[in-house]
Amino acid sequence: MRGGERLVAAVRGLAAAAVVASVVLTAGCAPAAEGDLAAPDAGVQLFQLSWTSIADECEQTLGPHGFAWVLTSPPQEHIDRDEWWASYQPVSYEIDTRLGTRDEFAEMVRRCDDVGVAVIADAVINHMTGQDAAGTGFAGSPYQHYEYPGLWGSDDFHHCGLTANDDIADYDSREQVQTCELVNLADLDTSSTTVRARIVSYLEDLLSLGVAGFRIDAAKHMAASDVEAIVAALPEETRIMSEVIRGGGEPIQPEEYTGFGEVFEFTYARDLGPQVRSGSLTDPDLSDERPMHVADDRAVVFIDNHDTERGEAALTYRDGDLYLMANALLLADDYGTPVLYSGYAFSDRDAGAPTEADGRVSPADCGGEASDLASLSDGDRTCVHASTAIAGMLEWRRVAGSAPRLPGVDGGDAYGFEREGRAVIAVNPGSEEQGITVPTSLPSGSYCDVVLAGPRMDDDAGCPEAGIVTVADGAASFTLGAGRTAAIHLLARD
Ligand code: AAO
Repeated sequence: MRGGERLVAAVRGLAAAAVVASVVLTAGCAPAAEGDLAAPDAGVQLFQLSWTSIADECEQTLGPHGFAWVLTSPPQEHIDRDEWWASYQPVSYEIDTRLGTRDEFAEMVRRCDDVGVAVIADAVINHMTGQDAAGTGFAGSPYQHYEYPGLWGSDDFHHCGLTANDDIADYDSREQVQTCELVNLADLDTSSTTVRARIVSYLEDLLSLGVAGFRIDAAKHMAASDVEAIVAALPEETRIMSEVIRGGGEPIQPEEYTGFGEVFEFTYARDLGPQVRSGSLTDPDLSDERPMHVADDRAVVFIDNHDTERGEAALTYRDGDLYLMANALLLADDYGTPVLYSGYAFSDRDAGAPTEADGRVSPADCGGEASDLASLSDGDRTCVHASTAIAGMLEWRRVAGSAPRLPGVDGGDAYGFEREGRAVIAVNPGSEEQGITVPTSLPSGSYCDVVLAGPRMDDDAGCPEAGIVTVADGAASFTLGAGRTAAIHLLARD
């Protein structure tokens, strides 16, 4: 996080802390000094959700639940096709897409900012379209593969000449990955100063609309020095998150991109997902620098994203309770900045979100609640970000703050750990009810499970019977049904 971002986050954190402290006090729970709550830091990717719908989610859910930022789908004009991935084929840098107009984008940023949620835009700057035939973009701009009138001509693109069709064939070749075409997408020559300047002016335009930063799509396919030069031209506080998928044995590694921002650490989900699925959880290496992971303050971590949920390995909404469990464990960890993912159900990998007659994505409203993940039809939003469990875990995370994650314990299939003196989580990925006792330095007493009951700051009614967890003699005792997650924290005492 850069300096300005840290300041904004700290101010927001104080405001949120003040709200939590006062509500917790009126609910008769243990008092907390303002400084006892960390600033919100978690984000959520709202995939293929329209700008107006994102603004609604900011007000109804993201702000109240304590998300710090939202990652949008790409905001620039794209090819006019139905698949979701049309968004990743830019035709121009006009802010006019099937997700909404420029005015709607600006209004979204304003409404989200007003409730303390920063907007991170997905910046597709590595390439333009992958279409071989000439066409017209969503907003009416004409284009050809290497011709974008008024913007780019053939000389602005790489023509790598290293493979038969100029497409990347070998990820072990740095030169191919960074100068050939990713799945036929016309690859901008980002070593060129004029290309960089035009990209910078696009990003500056988005900053002028109030965005806080960018996901740099396909960053691996641009030399780190090219991305760095572009980032260096932006205001210092601009938040940068580079997408550099860690590939086993590949020469280009995420660490090359950490000097000027954060990176998405793909290893995190690859480690945790299979453990949750197999029901056999163990501690990661809890040393300061986790092996095969970028440094803590550079890592953006997640359980799935729009690419991995379409792959074979990731835990996704289809995994129901286990998916929520993995996301709870993500939020409970003391490594990296977590980003949740909220998309829509699909059976066809390419299927776009439902649209209106004019081609714009239909409004979608979570109504403040997550969907029942077990009964979604294609196109239904998962609304994971709106779940009670996630809301409770976001509060848990702020209470845990900077307290270190302590070594975990097993109890049969169950597993749990403490964030020292602040909060405890326990999960049961097994298929039968399981008891587990987690050592803790939390004061003895009766606590409320925030996964079941939600944030205590919203709860004036006391804890439901099933959510009461007892801490006595330095241990928290949980009884967990199959697939259940439970979590208690210092400020959620019954
Ligand atoms: C579409 C069509 C194509 C057509 C093209 C042009 O599907 O058939 O040729 O249009 O008309 C998205 C869609 C694409 C779509 C594209 C453009 O996913 O299907 O193409 O829009 O509309 C690589 C990149 C990474 C990229 C990922 C998809 O490095 O940057 O491929 N992600 C981003 C976006 C993504 C988007 C684009 C980029 C393009 O998030 O949504 O594409 O803007 C290895 C490498 C990775 C590589 C993958 C996939 O990963 O390491 O760098 O990602 O392979 O090729 C294990 C390994 C790991 C491996 C992974 C593969 O985990 O450890 O190394 O498996 O799953």
